[in-house]
Amino acid sequence: MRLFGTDLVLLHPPSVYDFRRRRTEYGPISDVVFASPAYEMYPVGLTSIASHLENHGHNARIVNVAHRMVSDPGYDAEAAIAALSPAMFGIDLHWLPHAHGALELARIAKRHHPKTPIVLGGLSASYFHDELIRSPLVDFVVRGDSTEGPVLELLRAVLFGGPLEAIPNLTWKRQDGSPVVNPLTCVPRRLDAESVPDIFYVVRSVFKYASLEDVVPFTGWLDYPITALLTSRGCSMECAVCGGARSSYRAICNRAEPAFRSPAALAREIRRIGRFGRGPIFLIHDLRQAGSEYARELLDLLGRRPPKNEILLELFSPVEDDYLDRVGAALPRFSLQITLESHLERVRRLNHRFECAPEAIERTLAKALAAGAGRVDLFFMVGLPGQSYADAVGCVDYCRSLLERFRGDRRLAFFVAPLGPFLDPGSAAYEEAERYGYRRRFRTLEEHRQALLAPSWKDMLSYETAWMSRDEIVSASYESLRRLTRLKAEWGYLDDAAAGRALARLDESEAAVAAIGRAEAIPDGPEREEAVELARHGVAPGFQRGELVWPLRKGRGFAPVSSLAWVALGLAARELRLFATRRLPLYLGAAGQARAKAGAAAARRGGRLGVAGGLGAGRAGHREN
Ligand code: B12
Ligand code: SF4
Repeated sequence: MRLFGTDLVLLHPPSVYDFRRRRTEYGPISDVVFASPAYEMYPVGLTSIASHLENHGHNARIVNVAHRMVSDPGYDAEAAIAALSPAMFGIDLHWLPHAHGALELARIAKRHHPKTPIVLGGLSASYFHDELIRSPLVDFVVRGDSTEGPVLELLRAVLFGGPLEAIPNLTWKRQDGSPVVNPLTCVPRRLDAESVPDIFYVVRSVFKYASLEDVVPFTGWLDYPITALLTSRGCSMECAVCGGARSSYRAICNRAEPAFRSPAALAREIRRIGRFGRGPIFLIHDLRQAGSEYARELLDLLGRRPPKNEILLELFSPVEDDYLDRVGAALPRFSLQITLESHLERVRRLNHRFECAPEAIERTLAKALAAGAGRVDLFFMVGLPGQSYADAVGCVDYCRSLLERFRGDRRLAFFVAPLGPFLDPGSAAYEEAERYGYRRRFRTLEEHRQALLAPSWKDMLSYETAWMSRDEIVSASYESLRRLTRLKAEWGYLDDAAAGRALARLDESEAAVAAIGRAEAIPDGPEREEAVELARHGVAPGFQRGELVWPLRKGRGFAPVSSLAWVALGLAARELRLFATRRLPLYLGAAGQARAKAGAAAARRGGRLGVAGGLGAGRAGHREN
């Protein structure tokens, strides 16, 4: 361990490593998130892992390789990884669409640092841990939704030695390659030990590791610094197509109940963020999940000193009581995210989401608008259980009826996207595919990884349903997007020029998918390869992205300089304190141990000095807590 060295580097991969040279037709698969199809947003938990390690005296750094590759065409990811020299690499495989990028980064790290262990983690890594650990590219998988503690234990075992058997949530392999799955017992019942994300770790690390670009969560964030705060780990709902549902967390993370962040901690964090950022703050998961008392307490706390930032809240079910009035009273600026998925009650019931009559939804919208919501976003999805082509594109007629009912209230915003590219592993639709009417095309991680290399999103789609073939899912997605774009133009949400550009790109993208399909029908051989290459188009994605953003107050993303200076001073003081009270003692302890080991070895070898390094040697040594 070196005093100023980095102990852990956490790499965030792009979805597909070499996406920059592939011209893949991604269509609308990342259309309702801020990231591009490279999925350059890293999991919020990387910041809490890094922060936890730093609080215990380690140097832990995040490198968002995906963002660097998206934002700078000249960025050489391999050279950047080769130049790093941590004691351990961590790579997230939280979202399954990173299956290719995550393993490619592992390959690069192994090529340049063959002795440095590599740990993977995240929901998908947890699900596929058994397959991953058999890969020569992966040394460890830390499973579960709360890995801060286990990663610290693992890092210390790597640095100082110690029994791997004792580390909770760890999947590892013995010298002979045989996998060992330790019990998944680190499942905290509350979410108060960590800030997720730990925004202040991010700000500190910008100065400490002298790189802003490495920790930017997604391309464009500096102009639009939105933050998201987890209100819980795990979810209480059972949406059939979600790999983060209650039963999915039970199976993947051994979590029976969500762990909630206390209202006091959330309110504190919202205020702290407000001291430096003016962007919206998205509170992930419906506050009412933890009960109406929880939501009331948080709103009371916020209402005492109302935040300046726009607060984005989710609704998992209709609101029949005065919840939204209380939200409106406490928060001067708030917006709502409602993921209905379908306008049809029948489909919603099959998906176990908003299992209510249409009137309940309309009452909720009316209450939201009356309570002063700045915007109410409604999301629809293509590819649901029980959903035919007509059902899917029919969501646009429903949007029209809402515009008529609410007299074109501009605060209503509509979005539609396909369920894709993959069915979430661990979701009911994936695990009980037949029952939910899904035909799964891929089962293993390797099959999903291979699918990501396909030239179009239609080929990547991991499923079809009893109601729609893949062709129909693709065409229903484009058609509903086209109809929605026209509706928005008709009601003045989009000007004609913007709508025209979006429609042209939709047509171009759909035509490219069809052309790739025709080329793929040619029998295998060079002619087919050439035709597929020619058909590849790579139409710029983001058909609705511009409408996802909430306007910044006074157009400003960050707080005034005086406020930022205070934040910076506070963080610098914290960094110095951590160095003196945590890093130095840890380093001096490690140096002492190394000297003792060297002395003993020298004595044994009759005077020849030799301190063995690396994981194997470390394991034999003493483990620090
Ligand atoms: C919030 C959220 C988002 C946010 C992202 C927030 C963020 N930056 O993390 C937004 C809205 C942007 C988003 C986008 C997407 N999401 Co999402 N999202 C969620 C949601 C609702 C909550 C996630 C959560 O609670 N995380 C908290 C915990 C679990 O993770 P964490 O704290 O970040 O990390 C901990 C562990 O995962 C682990 N870990 C993570 N990384 C690593 C790395 C290492 C080395 C180690 C050791 C450990 C480790 O340790 C961390 C700390 O303890 C879940 C549903 C759910 N209830 O889980 C879906 C979910 C995770 N998302 C999902 C999907 C599919 C996506 C998209 C791909 C959708 C799409 N097609 O566009 C995109 C990907 C965007 C990107 N990467 O650029 C699926 C994932 C299924 C799967 N296994 O692949 C889920 C399960 C459900 C869903 N369909 O929405 N999502
Ligand atoms: S989709 Fe449903 S189950 Fe998944 S996180 Fe959202 S509310 Fe929970």
